Amino acid sequence: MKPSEKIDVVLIVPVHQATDDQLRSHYRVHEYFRVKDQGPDAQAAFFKALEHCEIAVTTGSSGIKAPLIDQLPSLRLIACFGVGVDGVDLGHARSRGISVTNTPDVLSDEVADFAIALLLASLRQLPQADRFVREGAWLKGPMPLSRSLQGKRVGIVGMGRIGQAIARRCEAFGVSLAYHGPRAKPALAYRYFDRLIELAQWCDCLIVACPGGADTAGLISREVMLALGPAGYLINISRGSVVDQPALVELLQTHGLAGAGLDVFVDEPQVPAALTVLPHVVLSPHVASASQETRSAMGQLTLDNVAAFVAGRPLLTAV
Ligand code: 8YV
Repeated sequence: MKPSEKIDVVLIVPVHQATDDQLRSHYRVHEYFRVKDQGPDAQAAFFKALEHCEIAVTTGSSGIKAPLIDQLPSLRLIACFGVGVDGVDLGHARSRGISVTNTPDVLSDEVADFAIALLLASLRQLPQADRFVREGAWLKGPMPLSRSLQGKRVGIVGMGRIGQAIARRCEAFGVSLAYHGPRAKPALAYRYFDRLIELAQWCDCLIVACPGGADTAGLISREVMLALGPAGYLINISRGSVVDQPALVELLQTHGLAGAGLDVFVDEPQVPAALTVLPHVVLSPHVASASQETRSAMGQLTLDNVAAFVAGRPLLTAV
């Protein structure tokens, strides 16, 4: 197909390279992220050329906000690469009759694996152990003892697809398990706490797996973290916005918490310098779903949703 015959797609932020390649082989891709910091003339020309563009591709966390949606008068589909759609102004998209898709299920096991990896890395101090060997500290004596996962109580905040995948893995470790969410799920055998603060009091390790967005902003408050207590560990593979980050930093600094394993932050890729110097924190750069296999599956689902839209077929995973 000649480029001029291809359907226009506006790419809001960069995505996974193989997905980007596929997108370009089928569609004419216009990169918003390259013009967004340019002057008004360049932006006006960009949007003028996209007056008839019906499709936007973005990530769920960067999303697309109302002012940008309104620069695209013909927009009918926002296809998100990712399960979370907290970056999309959903209310505005709905009011304009724009469909939104995401990539659920294909990443649940991967993200759950990573949550367990962060949990074990935090308790057993895996990055610290690696540094201990590399820096030659072992030659001077043994590494200080870590904490066991055995016999611990694990609380999960958000018992959706990813929360349930984490819970299944926790079962294999023989830990006690309970969860909190907006409502109990009677089909699940796990103990339910309708008050998050009580779950935090009960558990030793709190894993955050709920969606981001306005409904959960600051849910893991200072009060919740105080309830988790000085022997408690916080693991977050959800969104930085769910946790009161300044309070988390302060409690880690003052040993109000024993440790944390964090894949997500409030203002990514910015990570508070105060966190990076704490020895009892394990940090990762929002990579819970970032294996080659899972990113390919997410990309395929994103492309399949776009193809379904173009062909007039039902969307595979509409939000
Ligand atoms: C990705 C995610 O990091 O699926 C999500 O909601 O946060 C991640 O899988 C993101 O979508 C892509 O960069």
